Amino acid sequence: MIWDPYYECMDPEERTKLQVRRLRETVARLNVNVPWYRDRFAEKGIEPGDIKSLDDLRHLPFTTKDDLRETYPLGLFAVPPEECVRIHASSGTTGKPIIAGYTRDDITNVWAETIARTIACGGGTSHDVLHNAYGYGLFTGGLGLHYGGELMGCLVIPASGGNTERQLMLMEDLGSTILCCTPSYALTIADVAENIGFDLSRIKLKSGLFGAEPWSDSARESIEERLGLSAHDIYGLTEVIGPGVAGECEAKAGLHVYDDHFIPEVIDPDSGEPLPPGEKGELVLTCITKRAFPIIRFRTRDITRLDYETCACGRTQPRMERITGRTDDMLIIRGVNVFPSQIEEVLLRIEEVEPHYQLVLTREGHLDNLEVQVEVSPAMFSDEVRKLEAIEDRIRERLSSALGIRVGVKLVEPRSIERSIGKAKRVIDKREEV
Ligand code: DLL
Repeated sequence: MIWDPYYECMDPEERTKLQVRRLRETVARLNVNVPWYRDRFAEKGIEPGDIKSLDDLRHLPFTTKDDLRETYPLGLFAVPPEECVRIHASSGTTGKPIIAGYTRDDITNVWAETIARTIACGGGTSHDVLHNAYGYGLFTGGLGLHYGGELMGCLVIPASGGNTERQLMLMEDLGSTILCCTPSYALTIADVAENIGFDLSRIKLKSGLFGAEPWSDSARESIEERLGLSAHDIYGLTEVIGPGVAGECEAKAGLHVYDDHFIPEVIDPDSGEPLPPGEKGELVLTCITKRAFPIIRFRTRDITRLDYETCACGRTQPRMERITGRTDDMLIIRGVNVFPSQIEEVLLRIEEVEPHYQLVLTREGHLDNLEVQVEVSPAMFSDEVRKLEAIEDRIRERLSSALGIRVGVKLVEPRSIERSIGKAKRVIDKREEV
């Protein structure tokens, strides 16, 4: 089923006209309501009326995570906070998160709609029981899928993450047909079922909507085979809306970008110049329908390419290839975005350690583990084990609260972490592809 054939199968030329109209309107609104954007437009000598074609998008300024940090918390909101009904957040590069705001219209007419499209792309209908194991809270996964599922008319089970045995029980007892979670958690569900002797033929999942972290074709095969479902990739990010930016249909030949709401571009990450269709580069997204927080040319740092051919499913919206990497050092650990700079910020405030550290990533089963190895200062090194353990505990606690995930901490001897001449090698990734 196609949720909204009018927009999803629109004649591309018609859609371009719609995009230009919406873009011009958004730029005009930002020019009036957001001083930060007004200044950027002025610097580039752009008036909203100058936007006459999609090509003019390239004249607009980029927005980056750093810009969001500088305007924290609500500096890029285009409406007063009292017009918002919801806040979500995601990690920034340092201590402060990125805050996204939504009006009621953003939630019901943009987000829930694009999620309903995503669910339909994944084979869902109003008859489905949607088991939502994305985390509920500031993370956009839980509530994002939730409202779209309800709009579609699914029976939504707001399971959130954790307690896998209970998730299995609920899926069996409530007859869940669609599973929503990170791909690594889907594999964990399969592992737990195997370990406790839970026969997976007792649940009748038919499809899964998996995203929030990179995954591979072999992970897809494994999930499909073990859970007996059709696995679909879904993509999104907090700064743009959350999940619901793009989703994979039954053709599984890329993710349809809902470009009547979010205009995608692929640029050369070094020069910032747009690349021709089909070339691989950094994805940049512009929101043209949101009211509260419509971001312009957001540098996602995600690497992909776009395909504008009409898909076998009939949808005309462009498809993005699965994300194949990032242009920055952001890590995704158990579905949570983590920047090495956040860790460094915490470590620098701890007197007893040196600013020399390494992040070691390993995988246990299908879950990621992060160990922070940090050099203890020479003065502390001779201290008793008990004292060193207390320092480790303190660092562990501070890191867990700053990052929102549990991490291991290991103090190592002074000067034992290799010094580099160029860029420090902070991350040792021993994980294999999911
Ligand atoms: O991860 C939103 C989301 C929730 C997407 C549930 C899909 C399902 P953030 O926490 O802001 O938002 O993280 C966004 O996660 O820039 C990508 O690097 C990565 N990411 C998201 N989806 C995928 C995917 C949510 N399907 C960041 N494949 C993005 C690879 C993904 N990476």
